[in-house]
Amino acid sequence: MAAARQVLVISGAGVSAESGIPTFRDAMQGLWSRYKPEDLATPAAFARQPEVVWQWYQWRRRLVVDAQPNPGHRALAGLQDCLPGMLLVTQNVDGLHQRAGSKDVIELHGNLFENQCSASDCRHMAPNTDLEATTPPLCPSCGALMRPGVVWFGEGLPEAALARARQAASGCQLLLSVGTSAVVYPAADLAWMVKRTGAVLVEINPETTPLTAVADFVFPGPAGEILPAILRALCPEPSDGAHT
Ligand code: BJW
Repeated sequence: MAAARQVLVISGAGVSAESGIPTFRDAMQGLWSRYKPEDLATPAAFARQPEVVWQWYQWRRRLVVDAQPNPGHRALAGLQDCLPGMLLVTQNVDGLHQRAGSKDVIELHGNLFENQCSASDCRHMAPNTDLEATTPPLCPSCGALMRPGVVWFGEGLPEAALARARQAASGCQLLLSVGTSAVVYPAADLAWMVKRTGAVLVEINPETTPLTAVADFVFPGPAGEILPAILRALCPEPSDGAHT
């Protein structure tokens, strides 16, 4: 990593697991245990049951607001400070990388704290301001239901974000895949693109994924332990003691 001019990091829900945010494929808790996330994160689910989908996102938003970035998030922010060619692409919608100090984070799947008009000919965006509302607000522009500003299954990713991530994947010398099951496309394709260019692929994940067998280095442990260890190995301790 120290030798690589361009390092691309792609992060997933596992990085936020140690902040107490359930990963996407974790069993749902409490009231939500009878649902599967894959069945709620779709435009069809929102069209069928907008209040159920809305309340699931409101519950997740409250979890994130009460959570704090963990040592894994902070180590990625520290790495970016000492590796000038590092770019962070995330599938996470929770904003915890930004709260930990990461800059210029590319969000492939949108952001939990934005709302977007559900009408395909409007798509007005607005920040979500009320964490307690049990029904989706109406679009101030066209009156249709607002929905969370995230990317659901079957929807295209934000074009500019995906284009930047693909460009970075085609030019990097090393890709670090951390805390992702690497099964959701097109995000998962970035690692395979990098593999095809002959660049180095590194994975951090306590479980195996489709990438594990082809990765050049695998750290089979939690991001909150491995990333700070990588930071300590690569980057001199700043005077403010930020590594700890
Ligand atoms: C730890 C840890 C610790 C635990 N430390 N690690 C090609 C092939 C097959 C299918 C497709 C394909 N191309 C497209 C598809 C269809 C589909 C898809 O990929 N399906 C697969 C599931 C089969 N993709 C899409 O539909 C995408 N859209 C699309 O392609 O549209 C085409 C189109 C183009 C143009 C116009 C119109 C259409 C959209 C995908 C959107 C994904 N959205 C979600 C929801 C976001 C909102 C929300 O959060 O509610 O994004 S789904 C969900 O998965 C979420 C995540 O960002 C994403 C990835 O999950 P992630 O982050 O990997 O989490 P987990 O839970 O899966 O894994 C956690 C990992 O952490 C585990 O491995 C743990 O072991 C690990 N872990 N603790 C480190 N402490």
